[in-house]
Amino acid sequence: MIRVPGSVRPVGSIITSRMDGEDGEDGAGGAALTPVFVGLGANLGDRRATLRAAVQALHALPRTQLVRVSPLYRSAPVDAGGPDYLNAVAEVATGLAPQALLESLQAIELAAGRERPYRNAPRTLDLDILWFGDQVIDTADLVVPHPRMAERAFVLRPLADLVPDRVDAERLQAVASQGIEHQEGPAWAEGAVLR
Ligand code: A4P
Ligand code: MG
Repeated sequence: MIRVPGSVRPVGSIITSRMDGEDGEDGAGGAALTPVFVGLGANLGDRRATLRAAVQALHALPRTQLVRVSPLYRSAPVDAGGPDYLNAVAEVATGLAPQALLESLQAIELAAGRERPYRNAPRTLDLDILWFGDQVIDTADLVVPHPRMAERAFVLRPLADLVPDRVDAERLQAVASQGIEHQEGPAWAEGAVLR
């Protein structure tokens, strides 16, 4: 069965406290948090440092906490040019609405020096919402599940590391020719989150 994209297995909502143990201080007022998977990519500048800073910035967002981070992968640009990319996927739990999260991600990209001279241009940082709980969103500036995720090894491979039961093996096989290289285990992001 192919689950990616479009047919998202509902994962529901989870309730958690912050990783720093500030019980009840998650800013969500005890409200349910939605599990969200964010794709991270960079192919300009100090890619690893930028991605570590992005992980930290995700955890610092209001009503949001980092849940886990995938290994780091390296691959040639797909449908694009420029230097090789480093990519990973992070799971966060957030009380933000989808549009508010998108705007927050764009602010993090901007702070990392992201420029948009043309479509698929090389970038210091790209943050894409892959899944937002089990929501299906189709607005002018936000489409979830991310429409191109099923065609991309740099998304599917790290996603499969985090949630193997949600990424179909045949899909992974179909993108295997994209030649993605395991760069580092999940410890690459260790210490990025200030507790
Ligand atoms: N937008 C719509 N839906 C979403 C969503 N789910 N998450 C809108 C984030 N943004 C979403 O994005 C363009 C517009 O998409 C935004 O204004 C937002 O309102 P962008 O980040 O400005 O531009 P982009 O990154 O060029 O577009 P996009 O769609 O993210 O590009 P792709 O298709 O993700 O491709 N090769 C390797 N190896 N690794 C990569 O990371 N990335 C791309 C970008 C191409 N090739 C790559 C990689
Ligand atoms: Mg993007």
